[in-house]
Amino acid sequence: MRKPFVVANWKMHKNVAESVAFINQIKDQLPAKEEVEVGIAGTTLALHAMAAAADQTDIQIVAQNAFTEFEGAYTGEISPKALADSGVDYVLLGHIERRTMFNENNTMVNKKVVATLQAGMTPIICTDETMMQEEHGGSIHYVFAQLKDVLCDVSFDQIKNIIISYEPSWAVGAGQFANPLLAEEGCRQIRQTIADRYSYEVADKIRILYGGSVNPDNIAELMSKRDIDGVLIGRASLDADNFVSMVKTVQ
Ligand code: 3PY
Repeated sequence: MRKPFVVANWKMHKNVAESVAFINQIKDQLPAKEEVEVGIAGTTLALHAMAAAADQTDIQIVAQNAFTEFEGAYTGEISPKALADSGVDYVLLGHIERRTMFNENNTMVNKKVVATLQAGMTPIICTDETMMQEEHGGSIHYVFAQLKDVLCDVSFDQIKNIIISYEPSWAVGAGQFANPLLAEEGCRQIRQTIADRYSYEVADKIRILYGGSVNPDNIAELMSKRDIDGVLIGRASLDADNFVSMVKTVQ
């Protein structure tokens, strides 16, 4: 049984005080942790205070990025070890916005995955390349290179501590349309790739999330799909009441 996981991806929104106030507002309204796991990916500066506010609650703190090394002369980078020390539980890696705006490639994401695991946190690896729909012909292509590359050297034991998110570029960003059937098909293909590469047992246990224009109108349908174990919510997660009501849809 894979526990549903709902993650708010705030991107570069909310300052420290706003992030803490959000946690204080929602913490007593969430369903029991046995029913659904809840994570919040705040901005790096806010994570430490968010973790303190979430102490004694079941809210998981999620970073939006982490570097490949623990320490050194890397001006401006975020140490995975420092994140773990600050109470961060999960790290989003390889989000499409980081790939397109900050030139992150599969090799870099793979190194970040390894460093995040070494620091004792769970990577949530975002992949977007698994499925592409041709603009005009409407036919679907499956492209597995990205997933294989980001999982390069990830062992049988390590894969059990990883979450994968399918974030197709056609659905990420405000106002795009999230097609539940395509979302489910992308997640199913990812699970099949994990089964081929590791085992059916691992594939059956690994959690695969969908991200891209999830909102109060489509979350229930997305979560009803067999291979979608959770969602990454962008813009629609910024409002606390909205977020709580979306989490409650999932239980
Ligand atoms: C979006 O919905 O825009 C996202 O990027 C979720 O991660």
